[in-house]
Amino acid sequence: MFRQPPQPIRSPDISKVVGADWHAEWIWLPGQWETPNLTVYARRTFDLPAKPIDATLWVSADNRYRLWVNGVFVGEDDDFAVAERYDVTHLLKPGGNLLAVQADNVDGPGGLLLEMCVRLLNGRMVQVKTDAGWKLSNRAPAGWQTDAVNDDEWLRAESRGQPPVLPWSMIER
Ligand SMILES: [Ca+2]
Repeated sequence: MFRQPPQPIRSPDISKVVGADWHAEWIWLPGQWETPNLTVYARRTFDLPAKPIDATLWVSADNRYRLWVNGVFVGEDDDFAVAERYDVTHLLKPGGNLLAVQADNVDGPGGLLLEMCVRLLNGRMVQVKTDAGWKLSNRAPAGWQTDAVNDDEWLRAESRGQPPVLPWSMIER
């Protein structure tokens, strides 16, 4: 009896592999790009005007990140050259939402890169990405990953622009 041949493997999308199609920007705590052993807490609140039916998020950090969506831990990684992809559809809701990322720089430059595409029930697409609209701090109280904590006093992120940009160059996803 012959075994079934394996399913063909789809060719990778080269535009994604070379990392040239990011809309997100590398961000960090202002003036602290080269500070070693620094932990940065990053938050972004946003509204969804309708029920999300599909949400894909890519994230990478130099040197490592831990990600929460609406207070729920999603994942972590420490290879900045390759972004991870998460399906976060079930964690989002109509109305206010919160992304929270702890990013740790060990040595050399520090940076955080995140991009999320949300498709809503009404057909609209919403993109949430790292840019100067994020709020950052080098210290955070317990519960900072939730909307119980106020980030009014946190600093606006400093941006180094979209990949590919030095010193990180291409970021695969
Ligand atoms: Ca680093």
